[in-house]
Amino acid sequence: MILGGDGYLGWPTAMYFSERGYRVTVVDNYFRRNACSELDTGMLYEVPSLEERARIWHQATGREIKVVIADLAQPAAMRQLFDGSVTYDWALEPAFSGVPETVVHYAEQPSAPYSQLDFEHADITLTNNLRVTNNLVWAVRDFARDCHIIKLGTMGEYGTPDIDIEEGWLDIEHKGRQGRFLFPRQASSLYHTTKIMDTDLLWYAVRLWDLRVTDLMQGPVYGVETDESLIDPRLNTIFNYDEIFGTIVNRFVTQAVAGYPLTVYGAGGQTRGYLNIRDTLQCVHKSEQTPAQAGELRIFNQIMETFSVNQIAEMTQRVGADRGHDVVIKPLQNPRKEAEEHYYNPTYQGLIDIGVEPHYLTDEVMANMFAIVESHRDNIRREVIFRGVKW
Ligand code: USQ
Repeated sequence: MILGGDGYLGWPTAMYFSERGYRVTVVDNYFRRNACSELDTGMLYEVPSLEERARIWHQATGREIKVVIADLAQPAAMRQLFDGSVTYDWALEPAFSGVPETVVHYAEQPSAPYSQLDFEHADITLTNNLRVTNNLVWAVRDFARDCHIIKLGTMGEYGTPDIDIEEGWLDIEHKGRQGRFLFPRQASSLYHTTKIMDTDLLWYAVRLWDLRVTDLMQGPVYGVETDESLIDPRLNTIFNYDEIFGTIVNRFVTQAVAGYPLTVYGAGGQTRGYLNIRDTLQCVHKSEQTPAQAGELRIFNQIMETFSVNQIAEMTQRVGADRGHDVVIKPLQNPRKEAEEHYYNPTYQGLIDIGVEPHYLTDEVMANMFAIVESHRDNIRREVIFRGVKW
């Protein structure tokens, strides 16, 4: 069961599992689409509704992805997914398909700038993200104790400390005694802070009720294509390039195609761990295949390589130039409160150890992203690229 199945990662994940023979249900309340309309953000192309995508997927592959449209911040909406009372909004076979063996939890407000817009959006982020996670752990406790929860966290939970970042846990020696604790966390947006609080909720549920949980500390994702989206262009995932929902690589490629100077924030030394959308799917799948034990909170750092903002800008400029774009880099005063030059040395071995094979951001991979964005260049709206949401 995939919570947040309409999002940038949710829909590609649903197809990935379905294609591999899993019985998949997706749940979403169209939060992302509604927020994009409310804030008048840009999407590179229209995507069909979730019910329509499920229909297209069935026509193309013969496979079924069941759809539930529901707001999981409401306890009853979450509990119906486990107690047999759910009604599907699209399904070939409408009978309850049983309690899920695995839940992938993406059902959160995912944008740092959205969470920093003003009090109203901070409040939506906090209440939505924490309530969905709390509703989930209680539903699993009450109806499906053996269910494996795979939760999407973020590398931003750790911030940019001046020490090496471990995978979730830190062994501490203090006054001659030793203990293992969650790695210190210090986020730099309200969105990232809700992910820290989610991890605390999960850890509590694991300690009290022996739930099995994998918490994935993911970095910024880039890309569009997956093997399943290639089946039909209408199956492509949502692609945002605006300041609120677009992430940096997708934004820079779009800016280059639009002839908009690349929006490097501040000194551009901000370093993060990145991954291709294909690798998100692999990571979640491998996590499903080797589940956490009962009573285990397993944490993986879900990144494949690190780059600074300046390195991504230079790569975009180089690849863009090869394709005939005149790409200008124009540093802006940083609207965010974050370190612009810092130490960054995270560990990211756990997912490789369970079989993930990384795709790296090469010039060729970025050129492929350019080709996709170029084919939709007429849809790019320059005015949504930067509006300066301040921290
Ligand atoms: N940045 C620029 N220019 C831009 C956009 C971003 O310089 O036009 C910089 C930001 O200041 C930041 C870095 O690039 O230092 C990454 O920013 P981003 O907007 O790509 O990503 P972020 O806000 O950190 O959030 C994204 C996803 C979020 C996920 C997170 C992983 O939206 O869901 O949790 O990446 S991480 O960054 O590791 O916390």
